[in-house]
Amino acid sequence: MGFKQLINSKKIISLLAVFALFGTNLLMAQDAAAPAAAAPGAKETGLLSAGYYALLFLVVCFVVAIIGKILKVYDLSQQIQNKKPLNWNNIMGTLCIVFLVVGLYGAYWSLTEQGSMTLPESASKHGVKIDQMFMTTTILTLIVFFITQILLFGFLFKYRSSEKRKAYFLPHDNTIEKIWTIAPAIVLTVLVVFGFFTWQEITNTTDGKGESSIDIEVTGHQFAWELRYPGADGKLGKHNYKLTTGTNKLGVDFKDKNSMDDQVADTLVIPVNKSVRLNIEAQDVIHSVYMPHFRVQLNAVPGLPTYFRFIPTITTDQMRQKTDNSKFEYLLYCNKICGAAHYNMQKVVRVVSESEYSEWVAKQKPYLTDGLKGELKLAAEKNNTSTTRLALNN
Ligand SMILES: [Cu+2]
Repeated sequence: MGFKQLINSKKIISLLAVFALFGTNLLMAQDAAAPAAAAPGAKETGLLSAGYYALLFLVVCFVVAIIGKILKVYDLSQQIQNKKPLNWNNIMGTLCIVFLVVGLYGAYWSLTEQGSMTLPESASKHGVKIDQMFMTTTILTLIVFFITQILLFGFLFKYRSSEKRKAYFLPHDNTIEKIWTIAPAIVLTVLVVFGFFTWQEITNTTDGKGESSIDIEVTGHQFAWELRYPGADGKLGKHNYKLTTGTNKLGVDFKDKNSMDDQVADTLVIPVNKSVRLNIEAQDVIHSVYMPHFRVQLNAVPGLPTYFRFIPTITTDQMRQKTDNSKFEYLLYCNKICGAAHYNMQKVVRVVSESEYSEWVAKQKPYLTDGLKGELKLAAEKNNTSTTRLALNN
């Protein structure tokens, strides 16, 4: 068999497709099982289940093909005996209804089973509005989904080919075109305008009279978040990327007095019912501050400082009771695939009472460590000597 014949052979192509499908499934299974490999037996289970489903899919395909063949043979034998042949239009029409019922049940199952896996109620003030918007969009799309699917498959069944009926050829109808263009346009405009005003309300916040937000700096780099608190003066000191060193990781500028009492923390602790302003920065690539429980997400872009202001409304302890999970923690993730260890960019967020917050914040380490003080002193001395030398030379 020549090469041309070989690549044209349908059998060979089908076999290759089946092997490719099976191989991809196995590879994906290995990837999915890799993080769980620490647990003994986890890898085998992952591989087994994916291979099992791939085989199950092949078996189902074969069963369907065999049933089709049997029906075809039965049909031919009926024709040879001059008996009434099978009505394939009825079979196809009925299959459309079966597909509709199974598909709608699948959608219902997915909504009820996986619907319970969604996030708990919003733990921030503005999050309630985002949830309302999400709910409205979901309900609207679900209504459209159920109506269109029932119409689509229902019509396929009702108007299946029949000798008693002649097809009506409809080349064009302006009224139909207008209806299906204008109706979605109105619905989408309402949703977009609704979203626009909600976003404006969330971002156009100004500090209330006499009460300002707590400024916290969140800086993303491959692959961690760094947190800087403003210290007793409540003001974050300036920073400059040119000042970044091994000890001065955030490039804090100590010529600014506000920098002197700045603090670092491992956990993002915030007081409940107080406005918090996250000042978002990135040092290398684009990261994204993502706190799903608070419905907060904003990109961290290098060279483009930005911020997000929000008010947490439910403490960690209250959420543990609400979710009936004593180990529940709010989390800060990175929501941009920023490199190989992207999954590692995770920090615990703890919402506490105001008194607990004051107690906690007082215990945090200063940014200006002894090591950094020494480094800054050395740099200052170096500058002084160089100016003296310059003076002598002159
Ligand atoms: Cu990242």
